[in-house]
Amino acid sequence: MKAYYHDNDKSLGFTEAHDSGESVLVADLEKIGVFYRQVTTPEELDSIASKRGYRNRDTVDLGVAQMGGEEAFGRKLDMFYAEHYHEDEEIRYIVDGEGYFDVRGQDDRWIRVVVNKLDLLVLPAGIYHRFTVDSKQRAITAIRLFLNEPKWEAIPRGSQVTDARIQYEKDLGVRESQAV
Ligand code: KMT
Ligand code: NI
Repeated sequence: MKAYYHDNDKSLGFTEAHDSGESVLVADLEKIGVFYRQVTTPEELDSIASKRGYRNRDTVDLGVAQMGGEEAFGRKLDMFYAEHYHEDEEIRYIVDGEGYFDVRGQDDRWIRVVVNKLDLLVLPAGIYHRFTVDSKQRAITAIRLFLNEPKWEAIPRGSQVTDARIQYEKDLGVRESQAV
């Protein structure tokens, strides 16, 4: 895992690295409610899942071949890259490949979290985010963990503000005041 501010360079495709050179620490991710851990064994993953109450899981395998061609893959990538939030945590354990999770920092700047094999990343409910693969591997396999049944709804930014978002903003305020 590596995290940095996104360079917001519109002249490059969104699957490029977009590394501004300004790095972001795990402690900074914690301040916005993002949990990161390198998890090296299935037992450790089970233990974290049990502690955090993740009762269900499945595997997602994303790539050109799996999607049935470039066109369908491109549509899927566009969907993942549209800024949104969820009512529940988004929990991903990377099994193979590489991906970029972009999350909004306190100042609303994009922070890019580069994830690889053995990375466990948990985005809190209500955080604005987006996802894409990297331009070289263009594929990722991840275990998706869920508290209960998967809630797939992605709430696009600017569409509606539900309880999860209101709660997230409140939690963020609490964390910010603790940090001072
Ligand atoms: C998501 O919800 O953004 C995904 O599942 C992307 C693939 S998992 C790394
Ligand atoms: Ni999402």
